[in-house]
Amino acid sequence: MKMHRKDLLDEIQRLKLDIDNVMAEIQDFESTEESKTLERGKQLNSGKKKFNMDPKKGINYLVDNKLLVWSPQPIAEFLYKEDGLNKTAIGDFLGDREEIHLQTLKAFVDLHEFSDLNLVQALRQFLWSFRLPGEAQKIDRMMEAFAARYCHCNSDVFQSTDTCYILSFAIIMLNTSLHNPNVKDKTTLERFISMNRGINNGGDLPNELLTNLYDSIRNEPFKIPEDDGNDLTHTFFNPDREGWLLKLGGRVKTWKRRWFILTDNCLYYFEFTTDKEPRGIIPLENLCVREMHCPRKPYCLELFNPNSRGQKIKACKTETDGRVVQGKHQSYSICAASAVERDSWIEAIRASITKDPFYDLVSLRKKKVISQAPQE
Ligand code: 4IP
Repeated sequence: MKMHRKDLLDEIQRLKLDIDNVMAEIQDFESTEESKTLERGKQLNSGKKKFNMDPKKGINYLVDNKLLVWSPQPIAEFLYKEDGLNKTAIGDFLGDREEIHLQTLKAFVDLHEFSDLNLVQALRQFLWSFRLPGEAQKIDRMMEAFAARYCHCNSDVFQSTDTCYILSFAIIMLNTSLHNPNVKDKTTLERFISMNRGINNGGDLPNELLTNLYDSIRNEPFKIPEDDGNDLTHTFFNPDREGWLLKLGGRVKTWKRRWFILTDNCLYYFEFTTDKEPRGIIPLENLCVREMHCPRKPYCLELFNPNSRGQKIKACKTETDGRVVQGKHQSYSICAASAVERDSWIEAIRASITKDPFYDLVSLRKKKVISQAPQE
């Protein structure tokens, strides 16, 4: 009996030791896990910060640190669900033309649930999930993906995704017209309805649907994330850009460095950024802008009047003696510091001239769907 008891006590002692060892191991394990989780949390945060500054670098960092898989679905989910991401950066990432970005855009849009929402409600949700970039081609791809998703979720509303695409733009334009104080001529319900005639594959959309959409926008404008006054609703009608450019003289062909401001459909140029009075004002109405090849200067653009070649462009300038006279240019040659700058000036000027940089994108589709009217 005594022997047995001693054996039992020894056994208990051994078990105690074993338990202590296991506990120590568990503690070790827990503290490594804890520090691993802490470390991953830190890496995730710095990945997000990097993403907000440079989306591609941020994603690469997260992938390199095994916090994200380099594939469209997980990236899309990350962009859709993760807190603390800058919505302009999300828009930048989704707008890129490379294949992985295109697929991520599709996966991202597919994460939205639009079933039983009207088009304005769906647009509100969509336009709040990231900040639409300024470039027309990017917006085109995004709105195309949106229209496809909306029609997938609501198969009985429109006859084609083109109809949905066109109407989405009409709604965004309507939002600008009704809520941008710079737009004096506010679109009425009647005009909105008549603008959208024939867009349902040649047929008309129900008046009731258009009226509901109109009322919804009139009662509440779109909320734009990170609105710094430079979003699509503003740029539609009031693109603003300023910067140094070189301008070639009209008669005497000298290049002058001038500070240009683009606003209210006019280009103003100044000698110094702080000048109150511009040296020249070029109203952009009736003008066109295009890239131009100058033998001596790279990155040039040209402003010209396509309807009256050989005649002077309507503009005014200040002579050195202070007199304001009519401009003497048949076209303006302007040179930027880089190809990127030149292109963004061209884009901004074009947006200002046409007021609607998406006119071409939308009008092609309109022609297509209207021509699909059933032959009588
Ligand atoms: C001047 O050359 C400047 O380039 C002017 O630019 C230009 O006026 C003149 O064109 C050109 O003759 P010089 O200074 O070498 O004489 P800015 O007014 O910016 O100084 P524009 O019309 O381009 O403003 P003409 O067309 O006025 O001769």
